[in-house]
Amino acid sequence: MKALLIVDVQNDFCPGGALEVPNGDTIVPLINKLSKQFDVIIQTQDWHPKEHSSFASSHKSKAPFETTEMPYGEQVLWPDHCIQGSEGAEFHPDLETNHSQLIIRKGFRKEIDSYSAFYENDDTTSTGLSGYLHERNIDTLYTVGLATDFCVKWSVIDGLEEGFDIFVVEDAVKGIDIEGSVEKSWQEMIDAGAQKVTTQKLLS
Ligand code: VGL
Ligand code: ZN
Repeated sequence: MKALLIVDVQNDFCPGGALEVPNGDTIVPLINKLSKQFDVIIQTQDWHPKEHSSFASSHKSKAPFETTEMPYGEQVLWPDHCIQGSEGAEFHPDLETNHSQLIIRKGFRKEIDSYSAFYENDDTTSTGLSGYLHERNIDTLYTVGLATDFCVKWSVIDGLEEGFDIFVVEDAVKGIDIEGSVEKSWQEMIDAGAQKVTTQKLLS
């Protein structure tokens, strides 16, 4: 059984948002078309409390996109984004969400960031998604959304490690791209066992 996993298609990751992904909104019509082909649709929602530890503003003399050392390892620092209850944390207004059956919120613990739909950035704290998928006999995920080089990549790599078959819809993901990170992420996903597919292929 397969499911569509829609990662973080939220206002703050779209043009005009706090952590905008270039052309992030252009994938929305593609995702809406793809959604019609799936019986199970799962979304993730980046969902941070104010003063989250991943925000540069929470650290003295740090600017967005610099890194810091967290107890769990190196962490990129971000502009404040996807604050719980804010408009920036809402899904893009054109994204069809009525048929989503599960919304996984992540990054809600102040001390740990969470890119992946499966595990927080400490690589230990589970979101519960694996268990949900197993209970519903879902073994294959088609992944779309934002951002290719962070939340999509880590969701894909963790999902593969958890034993799921993972396809990444290459025209329905967009990245932030810090110093070539999108290209590097594709390599990492492919090396981990992800398969690339296009919207057109899935619709035909
Ligand atoms: C994301 C950075 C910080 C993402 C979320 O959705 O890729 N990136 N929070
Ligand atoms: Zn975030």
